Parts: sequence; C-alpha cells; structure tokens
Amino acid sequence: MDVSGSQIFAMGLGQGGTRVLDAVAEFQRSTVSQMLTFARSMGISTLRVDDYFSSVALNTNIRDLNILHIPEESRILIGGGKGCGGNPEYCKGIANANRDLIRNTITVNTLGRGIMPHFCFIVTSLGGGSGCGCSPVAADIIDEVFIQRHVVNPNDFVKIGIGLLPFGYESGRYEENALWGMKNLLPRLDGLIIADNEWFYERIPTQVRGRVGINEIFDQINREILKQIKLLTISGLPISQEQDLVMDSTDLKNTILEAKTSDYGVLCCLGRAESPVDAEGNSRSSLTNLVQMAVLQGTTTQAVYTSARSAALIVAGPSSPKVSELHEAISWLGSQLNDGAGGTVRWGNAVISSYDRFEVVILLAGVEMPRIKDLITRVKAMTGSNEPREEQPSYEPPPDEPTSQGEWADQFQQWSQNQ
Ligand SMILES: Nc1nc2c(ncn2[C@@H]2O[C@H](COP(=O)(O)OP(=O)(O)OP(=O)(O)O)[C@@H](O)[C@H]2O)c(=O)[nH]1
Ligand SMILES: [Mg+2]
Repeated sequence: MDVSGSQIFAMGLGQGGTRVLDAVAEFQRSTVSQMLTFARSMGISTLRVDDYFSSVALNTNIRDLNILHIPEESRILIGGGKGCGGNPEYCKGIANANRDLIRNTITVNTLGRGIMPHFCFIVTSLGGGSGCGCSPVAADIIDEVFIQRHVVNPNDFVKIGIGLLPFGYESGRYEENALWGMKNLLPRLDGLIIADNEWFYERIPTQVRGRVGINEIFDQINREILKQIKLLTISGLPISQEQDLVMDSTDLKNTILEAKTSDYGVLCCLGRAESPVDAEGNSRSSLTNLVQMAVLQGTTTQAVYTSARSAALIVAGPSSPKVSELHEAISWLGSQLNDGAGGTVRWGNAVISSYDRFEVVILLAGVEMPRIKDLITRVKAMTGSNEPREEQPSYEPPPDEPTSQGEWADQFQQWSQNQ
C-alpha cells in the first residue's frame, strides 16, 4: 500500500458533528477519489481513499445515525436510541459506560484497515448533549488506541477538534453546554477549531433565510464548513507531481503548539478565500489579497486575526503560485500576528490539476474570538452563583470533572483571560 499521504481518522459525534463528518466523508469518496484515480493514471501514486481515510460516527439517536452515508460498520449507537435531550454530563456517563464498544469500533475502522493516522479530527456541535458530552471521552479513547499502544509517535500525531457554536437564538442551555464542551474537550486536544453557526447564518442572504427550513440552513452551513476544512484533509496527498510542499501533521501540530500557553488545547479558527483563474491559469486576485480576504471576511467565526500567535497557510490551485507572490503573502500574514510583533506562518501548497481556481485556507492559532468572550459573560450572568445543575437520574459525572456551573465557568474565564 502507498502510504505516502498522511492517514486520517475523523470522528463525528451527535447530530451536528455526524452531519459535518458525513459531508467530509462524501467529499473524500467523490472528489478526492477522482483526484486519486487521476494520480494513479499518471503513475504518481497507487493510493485509494480507503487506504488513508477512515471515519466513525457516534450518536445516542438512532434516526440521526440512519440518515448518514457513513457505512453501518462505522456507526456507533449508545444509550437508548432516542438522544439525551441536551445534557452533556449525562451523555458523558453513557459514553464512559460504552468505552469498549467505542474503542473496538475505532480500532476496527482504523488499525483493522491498516490505517495508522497522523491527523485526527473530532467534529461535534458544542451546544447539544450527545456530541458535546461524548467527545471528551472519545478524545481519551483515541489516545488509548493510537498513542498509549504506540501505534503512532505522539510528535507526528495531531488531534484537532471542530466545535460548532450555537445560533444566537439558541441561548440558555445551548450556551452553557458550549462552555462545558470547550472546557472538557480542550485539555484533550491539540487545538479546537471554532465554527460558529450564528456567524455563518448571518452571511446567508435574507431572502434565502426567509424561504428555507432549518435542515437546508444546516446543509448550507455544513457545506461552508466542509469548504474550510477540506484542504486540511488533502494537503498531504500525492495528487500531483509537485508534492514537496505538503502541510503535514507535524506542521499543523507545531503551529498549534507555538500558540499554546496553558494545559488546555489551543482555540483556533479557519479563514478561507478563493479567486478564479485567468486565461493563463494565474489567480485573478493576488495571493496577498486572498490571504487578506480570508482573515478579514472568510473566517469560521468572528476573529481578531492580529491576535493570533501563529498561523498555517495552505494554497491550492491548478499550478504552483509564483514564488514572489507567495513570499509577499506569507510575510504579510506573519507581520500581522501577535498584534503586529510578528509570528510564524507555516505553509503548504497543493497543486490540483482539476481545480479552476486558487484557494487559500488559513489556520489562526491562539486567536481571540469575541463570540467566546460573549458566551462566557452570558453564562456567568445566567448561572450566577456556584449552584450545581439539577441532578440527573443516573450516569454520575466522573469525579475529576467539576459539576458546578459557576465553578467551571470561573475556571474557563480565568483560563481564557490568560490566553
Ligand atoms: N452546523 C450545524 N449545526 C448543527 C447541525 N445539527 C445541529 N446543529 C447545532 O448543534 C446544536 C445542537 O446539537 P446537536 O448536534 O443537535 O445535539 P446532539 O449532539 O445530537 O445532542 P442531543 O442533545 O443529545 O440531541 C445546536 O446549536 C444546533 O444548531 C448541523 O447539521 N450543522
Ligand atoms: Mg441529537
């Protein structure tokens, strides 16, 4: 088997997480599969999608699992099949009670298929119960399977979460859950990419919003999220002759590590922009322009891009960009980081012959996000004192996790102020 492309394991949890995962898996099975067929016909590689990409979907709701394209053997149903009503602590207990099933399903779908991943993505909405509550447990089990069993070297293994924030109208419990999710998931990840439903929703034209139902809005947002993350999943693949500039797991890991200031993982967002090509196949917008558009208008949540500590830049297009343009774009971005003091921009370049455009995707690591500050303030105002949540009938939360809303909101606030 040709394993020159870094292998990927992607796990989606809960309704939002599994739907975004499903979009990523479909993209792999269609578009990426075609790219690899072309690469095989050119003798560049012998790789097939199944050789490097594996996905597993987990939910407590059977109906949500049944609508996915992800095959039966890659789905995990835990709990009674009817969801668990937006309570992450309760769901975390269910996940803990099903650790063997989760571990076995991950193992069969990865090691059982010869996949020893260097990239791991965990996708979940943060506002619900199942995805938010089960994802910290899944993150620990992923470590057990790949790190504790010495399947991969931890230095080459990057574990990135993609967390969906609720819409603005989803207040109360959704917002509390979102902070619970970040606080419990972040220590178990290298980085957590925030994708903000409200931010995407505000960018959908008013006429469209007035015409469509919520599932169509979810689909549109999920497609936008896919556009943002897809280059992270293909930048290391042998799809063209010019493969010396890949963005590898260690590049992403080191970008994120550079932004780390505490035991928690690093909060990140992505930014993206694209430009059509002219008759000669060059990008119509300059690369610097594209990078500026990506961080100013194309982010996955509102972000103060100059506050980012480090960044990773992936450029994709039908040919390699001109080196002078590339240098200018990288140095512009680097000069903006750390409030203008400058920072490192790691970069990669994917040449995709079937592309009719140039595209940039930027990971901003350790970046300030006003929505998160707002969430913290709102949850503090809502929960006020250190009153615990109402008791749940079973599945006691493990003793290492604080159960009091006020307590963890305090801890999270302290941590985020030090960011
Ligand atoms: N972007 C996006 N967000 C979604 C989608 N489905 C649900 N959400 C958001 O996710 C949050 C609710 O979480 P869900 O993923 O539905 O919850 P769950 O993980 O299934 O947990 P339960 O509470 O047990 O149902 C809300 O903020 C929704 O707006 C989706 O397909 N795409
Ligand atoms: Mg659900």
